[in-house]
Amino acid sequence: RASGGEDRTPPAGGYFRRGKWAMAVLLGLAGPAQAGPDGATIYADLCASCHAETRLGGTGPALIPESLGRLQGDRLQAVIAEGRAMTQMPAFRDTLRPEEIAAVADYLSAPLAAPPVWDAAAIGATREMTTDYHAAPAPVFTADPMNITLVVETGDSHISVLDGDSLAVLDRFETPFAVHGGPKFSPDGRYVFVMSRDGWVQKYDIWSLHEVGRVRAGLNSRNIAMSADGKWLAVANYLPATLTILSTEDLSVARVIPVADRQGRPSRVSAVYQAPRRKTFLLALKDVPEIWEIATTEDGGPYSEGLVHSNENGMEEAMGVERGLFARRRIAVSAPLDDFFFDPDYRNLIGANREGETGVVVNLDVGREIASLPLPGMPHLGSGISWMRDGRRVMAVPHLNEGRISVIDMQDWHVVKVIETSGPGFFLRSHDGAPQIWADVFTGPHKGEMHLIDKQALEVVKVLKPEPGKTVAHTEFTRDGSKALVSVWEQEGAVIVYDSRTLQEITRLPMRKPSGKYNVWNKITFEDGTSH
Ligand code: DHE
Repeated sequence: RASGGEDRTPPAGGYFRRGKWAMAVLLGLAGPAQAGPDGATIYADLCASCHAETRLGGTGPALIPESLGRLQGDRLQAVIAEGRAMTQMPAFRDTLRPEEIAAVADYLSAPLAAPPVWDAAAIGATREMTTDYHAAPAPVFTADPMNITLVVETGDSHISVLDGDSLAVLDRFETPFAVHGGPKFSPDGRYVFVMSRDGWVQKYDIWSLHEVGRVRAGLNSRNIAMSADGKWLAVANYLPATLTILSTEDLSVARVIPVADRQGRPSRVSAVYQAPRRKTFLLALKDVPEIWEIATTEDGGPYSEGLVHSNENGMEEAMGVERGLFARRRIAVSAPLDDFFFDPDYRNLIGANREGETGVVVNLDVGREIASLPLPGMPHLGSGISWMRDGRRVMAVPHLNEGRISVIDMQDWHVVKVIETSGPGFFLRSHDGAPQIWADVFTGPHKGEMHLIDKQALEVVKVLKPEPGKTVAHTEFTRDGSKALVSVWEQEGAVIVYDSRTLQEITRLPMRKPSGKYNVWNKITFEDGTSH
């Protein structure tokens, strides 16, 4: 991101005549294939001041393939040419020629020459605690602190703090760029931790309506999980292949655990989850066929038999029965599983690989697979929900590339029903106080449709189409389930508030590309109907 007043006049003759490539071409030392503009030189001149020489991010986000994800080719060139609305990223179309923009895009899409080091010292050096923060002795507002609902607004990297009763916005604070996954609340609901894809973790005090601090726990991160006692925050990283554990108190680094299988093959961590009854973290590993369980208490929790202790370097010290804080257990599975769902007592884990056609049930007590499930079409287990139907617990899961929702019996793992919808959905939500599941359609021509599915009949009873042509996705309920909040996922978007019984619209709150919404009570009580 370049600051507004910077001189971005292109050099005479443009970037074709500059840099070592241009000189090599003039001297006849380089072949014709290398005669184009040099993306690295342009990057160093125009981009590095905000995104860092290393491309690992500065005031602007990291620009490496791991962070760019699907932002490649034409889409990446379009961002360079047009800039990004509501950010400091300027448009370079008047500064750079199309060939020069393409050269920068190519440079950004190439992997880094060497894997970056991001150890405890590097992480600790990024820690910034807010100097004017003072913890308020009691909430500085009169609203019910348990009915506070956060709205992540990705359009301009902010979070709105809503009073779930009056729907007033109590505060709107800036977050790091590209927040992903659910923010995690402390067990008493007072503090919330937010993570960005660039690995920044931000701590915010809801009672004081004030940021407490932030730290960069990874270079490219997936999600965060808090230990059941609220003391530790685990950060799942793709880059480097580590799990970072922070103290929730002051964001200091408690441990950085390199993630690799027994043969030493490193693995990215797809996601980390809290297993409250087990007092552990459970890790989905992208590249190796193992699930990891990490103890979060000194006695290793009640399921630590056979744990292997990991030392500072994450190396195994001894095999056999070991206990201790951050002790690790490996559970071997037949193929890597990168998306999880759990039964309410965390005895069973349901896992799937996004490329696969089946899911598996892993019993965590015995540590092995006990059943398989037919789940074609990229099931999105991470946004599954479960509830009681006819005295039996069932779970529902959407599919990322098919317009259907699978409902599975969690006693014998048979598929109860496959419910057809008008397109692939991303998020499911419900609440004890709401009779329906709210299922969005995230892509395709019906992306504005929200399906309401009766939890007992398993039938679509209504399709809401509040903003045809616009993406309408992700639902959250207020504490008592009486209101459902739905995002119009657009730059000039809104949160639409519905009465969850009459399904009538109550109001619309204008928001900038609102994505996920998170109610304190629903999250800290693990309300049925909310994703993990
Ligand atoms: Fe997410 C949650 C993985 C793409 C928005 N997403 C999660 C979680 C995982 C996950 C593992 C659960 C973490 C948690 O909350 O602790 N997401 C993935 C992917 O693997 C995938 C498909 C590809 C990727 O690029 O990572 C992916 N996710 C997206 C998006 O493109 C979304 C729609 C837009 C965005 O912001 O990136 C998106 N994901 C979300 C949201 C949640 C989430 C809003 C939290 C939902 C909740 O209710 O808890």
